[in-house]
Amino acid sequence: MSPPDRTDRTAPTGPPSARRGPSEPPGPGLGALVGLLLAAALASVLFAGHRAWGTPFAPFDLFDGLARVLPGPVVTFGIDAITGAVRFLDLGPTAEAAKAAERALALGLFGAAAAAVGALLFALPRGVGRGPLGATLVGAAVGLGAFLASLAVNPATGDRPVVAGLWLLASFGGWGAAVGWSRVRLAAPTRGPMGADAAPPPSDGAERLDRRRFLVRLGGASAVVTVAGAGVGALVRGDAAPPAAPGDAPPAGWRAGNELPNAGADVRPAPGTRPEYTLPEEHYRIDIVTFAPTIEEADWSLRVDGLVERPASYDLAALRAYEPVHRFVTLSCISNPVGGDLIDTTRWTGVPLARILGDVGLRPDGTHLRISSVDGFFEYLPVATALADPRIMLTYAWDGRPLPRRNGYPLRIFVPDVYGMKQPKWIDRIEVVDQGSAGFWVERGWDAEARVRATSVIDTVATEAVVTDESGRRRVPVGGIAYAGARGIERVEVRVDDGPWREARLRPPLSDLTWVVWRYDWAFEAGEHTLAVRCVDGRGTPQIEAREPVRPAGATGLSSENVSI
Ligand SMILES: Nc1nc2c(c(=O)[nH]1)N[C@H]1C(S)=C(S)[C@@H](COP(=O)(O)O)O[C@H]1N2
Ligand SMILES: [Mo]
Repeated sequence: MSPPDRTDRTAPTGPPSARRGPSEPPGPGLGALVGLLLAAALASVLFAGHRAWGTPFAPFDLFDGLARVLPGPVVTFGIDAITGAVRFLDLGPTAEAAKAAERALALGLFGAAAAAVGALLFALPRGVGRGPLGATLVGAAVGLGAFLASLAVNPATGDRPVVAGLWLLASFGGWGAAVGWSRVRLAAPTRGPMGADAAPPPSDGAERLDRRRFLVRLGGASAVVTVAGAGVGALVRGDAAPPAAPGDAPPAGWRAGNELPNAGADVRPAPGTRPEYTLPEEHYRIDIVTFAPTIEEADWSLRVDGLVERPASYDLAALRAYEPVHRFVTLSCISNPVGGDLIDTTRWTGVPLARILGDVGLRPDGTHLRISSVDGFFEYLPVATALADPRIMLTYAWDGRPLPRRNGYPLRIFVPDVYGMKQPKWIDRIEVVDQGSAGFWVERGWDAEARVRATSVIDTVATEAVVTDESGRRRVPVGGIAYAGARGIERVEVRVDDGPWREARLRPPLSDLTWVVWRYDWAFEAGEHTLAVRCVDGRGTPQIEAREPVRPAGATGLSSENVSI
């Protein structure tokens, strides 16, 4: 039983001017505070549940659901604001910091929403959801909303809807009950809820003190639960755990630590050039989910159906049974600004998509593939492209190991020459259809082709690593990368101040699908200088020098660097 609301029974008996304190009900401001304090405990309990049993972490699922339903421009504005702030404040690798900022934003919004509901519960007129029972029901209703949002964006919720649903109803209901009970307690004139009758009516000041004491205790209790929940969450296995290594033979011979294929090349990267090969752990990450989906190999299969002769399901072992192909690949996000870090190069392993399509037998009316993922992401690919380009591969390994969870475990696709937005991770279905359409980001205003634009970047002007050439001239190594999708790079040129463009030396790339590391040993003059770089792709097309923003089709413009020597 919950304590009764005593407001009326302790109504003032003396002259109104003398004693109005105790009957002054706790207002919406207090409700917001209580809602917020208790939301911290709720979030923490949800977090512990998520880590221990995989139940939904509602603050993130609600946030992801919101991002899915808001109009494209709003979402894009939000992403731009976050990545802009990350770069402006120089918070480190863009992808990592932006994900952290996104999570902070999700938690902040959760707290704000809880404060709003708390305020509402305190402001409701008597009898309508103000007592503990009503508040519990309101909390449970919010939990139902969280459940529906989670169903839409989180595949784990769909796998176990009853557990997830009951858990959210109970935990949000519990939050509501605690808010309702706090309201009763704050309305009561004295401390012990059962001792109120005996106690003399307190003065205004005493009541304020009592309220403050209660709020401090509530905050303390909430903090204890919060810390406990976070502790439990941290102790148990979470989505950061790497996927199990494949049971059968590892997919690849080569992996990091071995010599790169261009190890013997004459052109060495200038000191300070980014690593030519990216470890999977260091690969950038961009996606629409706040927590990467946790997929277990045993629960997963790829369905290939639609306009095919023999619809089929493939588990990982079935895909690994095909003769694997391996390629060094550079992947870039369309949101990567000129000189940005949302671009990386690692070794991809998988099975050519055309092999799978051959096995299921395409029907003549099938013109497009709808490739979709457990997180609700999807893209279309013309059948003709998939059949014509054997480089297009269903990828299950990076650097000879299963894909990291955040980078698409167990399966993602590689499509040459286009930005990452055209290449779904966490794929679970390929449907052959008779019509193409806009993919997830295309629907939200990004370029339909999303073909990689040629770009070149100065990573380093190594003034600390001056070299002396054969003729005794001292030179500063300048270097970086250039990338033009699958077109390759034919030439890179460097300009100092208003001087002529001079050709840089190119290191042979890891493959025809990766960036090229370039180097220019600059016979410098002391003073202040501005260096710029530009490139020409493998088809003889120069990069676009005019500045364009990342949206809608990828950034263009020159990368430049100011130095003083
Ligand atoms: N399922 C799914 N696949 C996805 C995305 C996503 O949000 N969901 N984001 C795409 C985008 S925009 C990019 S840039 C690449 C990034 O891949 P990475 O995170 O492994 O670097 O994944 C692509 N594939
Ligand atoms: Mo992207």
